[in-house]
Amino acid sequence: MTPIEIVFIVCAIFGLLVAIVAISLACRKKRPDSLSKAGQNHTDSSRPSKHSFLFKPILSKGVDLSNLEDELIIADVGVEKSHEIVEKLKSSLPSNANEEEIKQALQSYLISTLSAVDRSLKVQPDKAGAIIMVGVNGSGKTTSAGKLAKYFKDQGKDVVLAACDTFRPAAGEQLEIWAQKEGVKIARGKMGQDPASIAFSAASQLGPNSLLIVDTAGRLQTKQNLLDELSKIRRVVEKKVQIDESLLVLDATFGQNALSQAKIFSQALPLTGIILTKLDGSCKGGVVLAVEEEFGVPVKMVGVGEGESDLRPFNPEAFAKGLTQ
Ligand SMILES: Nc1nc2c(ncn2[C@@H]2O[C@H](COP(=O)(O)OP(=O)(O)OP(=O)(O)O)[C@@H](O)[C@H]2O)c(=O)[nH]1
Ligand SMILES: [Mg+2]
Repeated sequence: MTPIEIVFIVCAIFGLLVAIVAISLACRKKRPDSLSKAGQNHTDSSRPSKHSFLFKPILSKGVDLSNLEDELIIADVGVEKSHEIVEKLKSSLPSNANEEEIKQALQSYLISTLSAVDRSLKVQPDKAGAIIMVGVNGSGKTTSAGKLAKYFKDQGKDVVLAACDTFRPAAGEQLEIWAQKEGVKIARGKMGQDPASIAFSAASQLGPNSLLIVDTAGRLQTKQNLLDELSKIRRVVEKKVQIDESLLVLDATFGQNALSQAKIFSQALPLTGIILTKLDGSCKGGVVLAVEEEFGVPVKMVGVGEGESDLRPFNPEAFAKGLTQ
């Protein structure tokens, strides 16, 4: 072999090695990127999100029993609930408990208290029923109604959506798009029409396995108008079919102030559960605890994105672990 041939072979081997290293580096970089996008792109409705909870853990480094209450309040847990939790933990932990012990104790406490509550949606499998969605404007009522349509259609229910927000232009179209997408029926009226008449007519035509999901307005001219309208919808639907659930839809990113605004809805109808939306957003997860404390009804479902599959039954264990990891 001539020296030129040897140099040529060495260069070729070196080039090959550089190419292999470059390709493997590129692959390594690409994998985590594409995974995290799949988990976070909740606007792609065809692809269910991978992560249920994207909020930050509530405890920062260096937490101890003396600053735990402040940490919980900052994490949107609410003043009373934070105090209650700290008192509970203090009774079971040594006063010099370290960060890890506090995290573990908090996690166990959350799992045991949150799991003790019945969070199932009380929809009867072989009987007609109705779900009424209420909540302030923009909280996610229409989107959640669409997601619930898929959820219950997949369980074999004959779902009918009722477009009872006749106040906001385009509200009916928004629900119509969901109805088409999920292949379910929709009852619609005209802009400004009495929403109770739409709900009543839809409730009158249900089959034995039907589930009527009533989307309502989040805002009217006055709060009293809103209360009267929602009460009337409830009364007329009840004449025809059992109301299985009256769900308050709350935006988890709103924070504590929004909770008092939403209180009005419990005056219009007896709430049976909460759908907490936008838990994929920039909320602090502690709001789940504050919301349950404030309304006295359980969080039954959580919204973790805008897609049709981004509505999940609330899982206390996953939540507690996400919050305290
Ligand atoms: N990221 C995220 N966005 C959501 C979620 N739920 C709803 N949204 C978005 O929030 C916005 C408002 O949702 P809507 O369903 O229109 O809210 P609404 O309560 O019906 O509002 P009004 O009809 O004005 O009372 C929309 O852009 C939805 O796509 C969720 O769980 N996560
Ligand atoms: Mg709406």
